Parts: sequence; C-alpha cells; structure tokens
Amino acid sequence: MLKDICPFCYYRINRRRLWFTCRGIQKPGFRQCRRAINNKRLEATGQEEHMYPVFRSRLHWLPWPLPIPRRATCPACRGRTGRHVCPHCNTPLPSKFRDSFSPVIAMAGARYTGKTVYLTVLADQIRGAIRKRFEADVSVCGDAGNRWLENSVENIMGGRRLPAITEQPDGRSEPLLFEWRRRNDRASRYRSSYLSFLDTAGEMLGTSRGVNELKFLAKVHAFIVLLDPFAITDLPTRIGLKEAARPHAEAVKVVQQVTEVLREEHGVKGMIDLPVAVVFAKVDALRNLPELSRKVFEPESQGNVYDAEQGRKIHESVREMLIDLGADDIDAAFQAHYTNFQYFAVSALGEPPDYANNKLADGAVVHPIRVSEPLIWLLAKFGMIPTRNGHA
Ligand SMILES: Nc1nc2c(ncn2[C@@H]2O[C@H](COP(=O)(O)OP(=O)(O)OP(=O)(O)O)[C@@H](O)[C@H]2O)c(=O)[nH]1
Ligand SMILES: [Mg+2]
Ligand SMILES: [Zn+2]
Ligand SMILES: [Zn+2]
Repeated sequence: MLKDICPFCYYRINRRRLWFTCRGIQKPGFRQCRRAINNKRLEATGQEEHMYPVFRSRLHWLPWPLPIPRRATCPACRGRTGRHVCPHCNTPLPSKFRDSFSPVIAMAGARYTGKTVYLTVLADQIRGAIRKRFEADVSVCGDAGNRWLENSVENIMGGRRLPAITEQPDGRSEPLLFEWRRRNDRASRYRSSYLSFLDTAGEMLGTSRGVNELKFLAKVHAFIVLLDPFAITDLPTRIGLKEAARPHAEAVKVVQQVTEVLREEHGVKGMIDLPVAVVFAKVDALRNLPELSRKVFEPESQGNVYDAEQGRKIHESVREMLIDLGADDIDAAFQAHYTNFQYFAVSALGEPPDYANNKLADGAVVHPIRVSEPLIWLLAKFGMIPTRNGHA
C-alpha cells in the first residue's frame, strides 16, 4: 500500500484523518471567525495567505475504517465546513483528495539542467496531448499554479524567452498540482487523483549544501531526476557546445547526491525501490551523436496505454549511449542502488536554443521530443493508466 503524502509539504499524512478549516460562515448567534496568517503553513511552505482557523474533527479518534465525517463543526463559530487541510502544513486540500491515492512526484536536477523548461512543456502537454491520449479530465489546481503555468507557457512558447534561474531562498516553492480524473473502464465512476510536481532550484544539487536542502524531497512517491547530457565527461567538446551552455555540475555527482539523500531518508541498507525516472534532457543537441540510437528520434507511442516494450528499448539505448561515451559510472551508480529506475531521453524545446541570449533560436518553435514518457511510465506504475507488452 502506498502511503499518502501531502501534495504541498510532502509530509506523510492519512487522508482519512485530515483536519478542517472554517469557511467563515458562523452559526447564528456566534461571532464570525477571522482570517489570519497560519504559522504552521508559513513555516512549512512559506505561504502567507490569510486563512480561517483550522481544527480537527471531534471524531478524529474513531478507529479506522469507521467512516470519518466529511464535514465538521468549527469549535469557535460552530459553522459547518467540508474543507480539508493538511494536518502538518495546514494547506487547504482539493475536495476529492481523500477519495483516492494521489502520487507526489518530485523533480530534481542540477542548476541549468532544464527543469523549469521541462516542467512547463510537460505541464502544457498534460493539459493537452496527454489528457486527450488517455481520455482524462485534467485541470491545474489553485490560482498560483495556474498563474505560474500561464506565465511560463506564454514566456517560452509565446515570447520565445527562456526562464531566468529559479530562485528559492528557503529552498521551497509551491508545487504545481494537477487534478487528474479518469475512469478505468466505461462502466466505472470517474476517479480523481492529484499529481504534484515541484520545480526545485538547481543550486540544491551539485554542491555540498545540496544534500541537506534536498532532504524534504525524499519522502515522495516517485522521483524524476533530470540530468544534463552536457554534464557527461567530454561531451560538450565533442558536440562543439557553446561556452554559454556549459553546465556547472558533473552528472555523476548529481546522481551520487540524490542517492545519498534517498538512502538516508528511507533508511535503506539494500537497494532503493522508489520509482526513479532518470531523464536525459536536451537530447536535441545529440541528434548527430553516433552513440545515441536513432530510436530516440522516431515517432512516439500512441494509444491510451503505456507501451512497456518501447520504454525498455529507449532505456537500453540510453544505457548503451552512456557506456559508449565512457559514462558507465553513471549507469553503475543506478545499477548499484536502484531496483526501480528507467532511463529516458527527452527534449523540451526540440532543438538547441540561442544559449547566449537566453531565448529560442530565430524562427524556431517548440516541438518537444518524448517529454511525456517519464510521466506516463510513472502513471502506469501507479496503476492510473494501463500497460501493454509487459510491466511498467
Ligand atoms: N538544447 C536544449 N537546451 C535546453 C532545453 N531546455 C533547456 N535548455 C537550456 O538549458 C537552460 C536552462 O534551462 P532551465 O529550465 O532554466 O534550467 P533549470 O534546471 O530550471 O535551472 P535552475 O532554475 O537554474 O536550476 C536554458 O536556458 C536553455 O539554454 C532543451 O530542450 N534543449
Ligand atoms: Mg529552474
Ligand atoms: Zn469558525
Ligand atoms: Zn501538508
């Protein structure tokens, strides 16, 4: 059984034991509750939004699986409410959060790897192509998430500008949360799950400070580790990469740090079984590299299932590329520590941008390559979409 995790603070919670927040509608004769900064929320997520008081249901102690009421009475104003919050960070949760399992996926990668561009393009595909392909009903939760996505899509796809460095002074920002509704077959009801993605600041990885700051990420259900192929040994020189595009941290160091964090947090002595999608970004720049299989640039799978065989082929191609490039230390690091990882090769932009001016190349449009595959693999792993030709 997968544990429930708050999609905002990444703490383990029990979705049948959520707290409530008052809605500010008091019972006649009682004084209305006031909104204020919630200190727990401020501390856990940095959110200063004013909100009504939170409390837990009087029936909180009932042993599971007795039904816990969906609504509760505010102890201060006696108003009724059905709005749930996370007991740890007090962030209001979407109304259907308690109805089914919701995967929380963290993304990590060193500075300049392409995380913000990737998340923007992926999120845009979740709302578009992925939604259609899997006949799901998808929406972004919350004003802040919608605003971030609109801005980011408009900048990259409309304005053809690339993002500035992602700043996170205290190491956190609010994750992007999607509601994903789909029925498993025509007869069944729609089920809602929530997908939470976090765009971390790259400065966390590749530096010694990194390990500590990354700890809060380690409790998630799955990881997308984005690696910069330009951070592989002498590859930048081989492909004649411009100085402006050269990365700061070696890919293998990034992998070692992620492993260290996961190991420590999960307290594992043996192998780490958390699903980890190991994603090489920017593969557009490797188009002419003989070590990378042409498979990566072939058309992607279609249809509303995850194709495990195709997934394995790409995995093997990337693995062979690593070995041929003399980066077998990266592969060795995954083989030695993870039981549940798979390689992916993606490009969010589809072709190299104008690195020096931080924008798309003249005349270029965004045409993503395989960006959705890591997510589709993970959705299949969580049983949210079907798989063919083997296991996810
Ligand atoms: N060739 C190529 N370059 C890319 C692609 N995506 C991003 N880049 C380059 O990588 C740079 C960094 O991208 P970001 O998405 O800002 O990277 P980040 O990982 O969010 O960086 P931080 O926020 O600083 O941690 C961009 O300015 C581009 O130059 C891609 O699909 N192909
Ligand atoms: Mg960024
Ligand atoms: Zn109240
Ligand atoms: Zn929380």
